[in-house]
Amino acid sequence: MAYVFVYGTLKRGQPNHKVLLDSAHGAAEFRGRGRTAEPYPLVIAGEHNIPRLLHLPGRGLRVAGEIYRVDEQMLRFLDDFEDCPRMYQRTALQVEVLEWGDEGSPRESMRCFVYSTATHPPEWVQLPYHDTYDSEGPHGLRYNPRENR
Ligand code: PCA
Repeated sequence: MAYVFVYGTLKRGQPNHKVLLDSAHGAAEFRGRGRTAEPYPLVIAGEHNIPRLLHLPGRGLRVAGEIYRVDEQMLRFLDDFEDCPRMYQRTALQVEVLEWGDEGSPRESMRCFVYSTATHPPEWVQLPYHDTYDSEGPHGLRYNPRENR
């Protein structure tokens, strides 16, 4: 089992959330909501308007997202789905827990895997920073799903 923090299209209500719900990919259980303990630049980049957490801790904003407990099969699926390690890299970072599901006392913060972007064109750092991603947000940069590319 592993914890994954999702901040982009994998969140509830976002265009790729369905892949987390498909048991053919393994198991993913929603555990709660959180935000990155450190700020990061979350930008919407490229011709397909893909959300990217740039691996530049200390710049940008603390980013909100959802925490899932996933099994090994789902983790492998997500690596493949996110084209990791080519397009995204999966790294562990500290997430402050804002809301926790059912049993157990909430921990204040925990380490989770996150799909972030380590190498990027320098101009991406100049893009507007978001603290919460919504594909249909007022930025107008609607995500272009893979099936349309
Ligand atoms: N999917 C992953 C990384 C960015 C994206 O769109 C996520 O939601 O966390």
